[in-house]
Amino acid sequence: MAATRKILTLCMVRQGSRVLLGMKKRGFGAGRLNGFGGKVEAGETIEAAAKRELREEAGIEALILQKVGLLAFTFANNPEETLEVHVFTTREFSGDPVETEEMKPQWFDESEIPYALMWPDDIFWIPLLLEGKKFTGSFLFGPEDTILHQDLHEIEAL
Ligand code: 6OG
Repeated sequence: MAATRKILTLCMVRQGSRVLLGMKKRGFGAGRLNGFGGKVEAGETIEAAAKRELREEAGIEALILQKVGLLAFTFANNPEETLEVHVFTTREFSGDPVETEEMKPQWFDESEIPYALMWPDDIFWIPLLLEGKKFTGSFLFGPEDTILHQDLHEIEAL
């Protein structure tokens, strides 16, 4: 089978010392807290997709997005497929977060990020993001989403 690469976005919204996370209500990652994002559609730029997903999932409009990370996820039970996740942050947005069909948004203080309720990779790269660093990484997941291998680097620019 040929290798496939899915391009996805993930946006972490920040305000003061708080970060907005959403409880994913359906689909991939349901039951976990995460930033907001999803698949890039045909003919759409990655940044446009990040803004659209944030609007659709949390009801807020990002005015400026910063590109901060690039993460590659593979799963041992499906090694041919890589999820390429483009990570953004914003502090400039309009609107108040609203619950949508897909996500229930909630603010958390940076010192109280509930990593146990999130994807297991988050505890490694979110601290870099919160420090304003840029990063690339890859994670291989095994049974029950345990991390079998990881490789995370801080970088100067993306
Ligand atoms: P939809 O399939 O609902 O978008 N995503 C991940 N986020 C983290 N933190 N860790 C992972 O480890 C992830 N895999 C995918 C990308 C899925 C959303 O979930 C993110 C998208 O924002 C495996 O369209």
